[in-house]
Amino acid sequence: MPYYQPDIECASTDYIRAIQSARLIKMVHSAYNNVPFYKRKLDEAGISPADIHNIEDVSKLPFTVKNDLRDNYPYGLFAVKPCDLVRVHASSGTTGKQTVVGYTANDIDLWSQCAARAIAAAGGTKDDFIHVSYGYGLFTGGLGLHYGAEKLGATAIPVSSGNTKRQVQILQDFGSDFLCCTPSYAMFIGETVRDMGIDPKTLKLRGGIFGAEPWTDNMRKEIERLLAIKAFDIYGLSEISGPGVAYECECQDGMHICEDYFYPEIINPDTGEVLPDGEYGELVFTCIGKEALPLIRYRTRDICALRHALCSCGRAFVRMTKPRGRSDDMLIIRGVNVFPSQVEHVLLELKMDPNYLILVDRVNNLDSMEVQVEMNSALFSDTVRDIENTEKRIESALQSTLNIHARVRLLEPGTLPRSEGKAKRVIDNRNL
Ligand code: DLL
Repeated sequence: MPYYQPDIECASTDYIRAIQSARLIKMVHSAYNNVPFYKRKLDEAGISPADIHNIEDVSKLPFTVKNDLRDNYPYGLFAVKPCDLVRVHASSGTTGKQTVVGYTANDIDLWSQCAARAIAAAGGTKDDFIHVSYGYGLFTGGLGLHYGAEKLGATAIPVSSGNTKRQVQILQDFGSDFLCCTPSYAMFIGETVRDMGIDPKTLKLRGGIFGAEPWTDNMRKEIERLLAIKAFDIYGLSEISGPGVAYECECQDGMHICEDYFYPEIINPDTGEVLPDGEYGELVFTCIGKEALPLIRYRTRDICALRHALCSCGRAFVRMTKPRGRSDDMLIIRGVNVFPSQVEHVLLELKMDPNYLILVDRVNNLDSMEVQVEMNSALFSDTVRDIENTEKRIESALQSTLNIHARVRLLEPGTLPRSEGKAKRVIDNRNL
């Protein structure tokens, strides 16, 4: 069966709760005793580590937000001495100073286990060659999957991102079995395979592990078609460790969270109230297994829902839905909430390629939204009339999904810049 650690991945909920309780107690003591920021925060909230008896008590604890990491830049939230660290990573985010995260040797081991679980859940084995095209560097994608592949006993091919024709050459020559990169880069690699005249079925590649940005099920189908593979989602964030915080199994009905190390909650982002299973809200994690950066109730800004139910794959680990977007990616246009993923969904429903850019502006105090979309070769047409008709069709589909009018402009295939990492989908010129 496709598990890396079946004993824990398929453990009973009671067993997982017992582990979580023991780890939470230990972690809160460590944070309180070693991180002045947490001592102050808990003191202010009137909570002592002695008040934490089991995992349910997590709700007594205060939240941590990204700005807390920025305010304590670079190492202020670390609970260990520099000599105990073996690595740092950083995440740039879209605004503000980057946040720096640190790992002890045990933290790297724990994170590698999670990434190995993800590769195994996608069907990877120790016989496989894992082609890693996430960026290597401060970003956690490259090294995260790399260590996961090695942990599993598979062979990592550390290609990193960029030089797409060379990526294809390596896929062919090295016999890569799995490709790991962002879904937007997977699309680009798939297009490049096609443009190089290669039949994807001739590649040995059989699976892909794609994440680091939101993507839809329609985009999954497109990537699967272009590369003749089965595509799996993987979720993570550097503050919590990196890729592998959650991963899809063969059932592809949500991503299993490694909840023995990262305890998840969904909250109402406005009130902080914990929401029940199935309700969408902001995902919050408490790192109950990490030594260097023991974050308490860290608000991810990712909007999703949780489901506690045994999966047909045999795992009891709670599942999260694909993040719908981030609360800070959400655009508010003329008062209406718009997520870029909704635009992508509409385009794929209309059999367009998901190569698009959203331009938002404000003229005379009125917001305007334009969606630039590349035509694919099937639609490519020289007649102005055809182009206008297609634009209108997309405009009306967007209107019915988003409830606002967006102007659509079709572009020639290949006009928009391709991304080798996380795609940039929005340019907001409003200076809000
Ligand atoms: O993106 C870690 C990662 C690398 C995950 C490779 C998966 C694969 P950060 O740069 O810190 O870390 O960005 C974290 O990216 O809060 C989400 O908003 C978004 N994100 C990550 N995975 C997914 C996913 C890495 N599968 C932020 N679907 C997170 C949607 C994702 N969004």
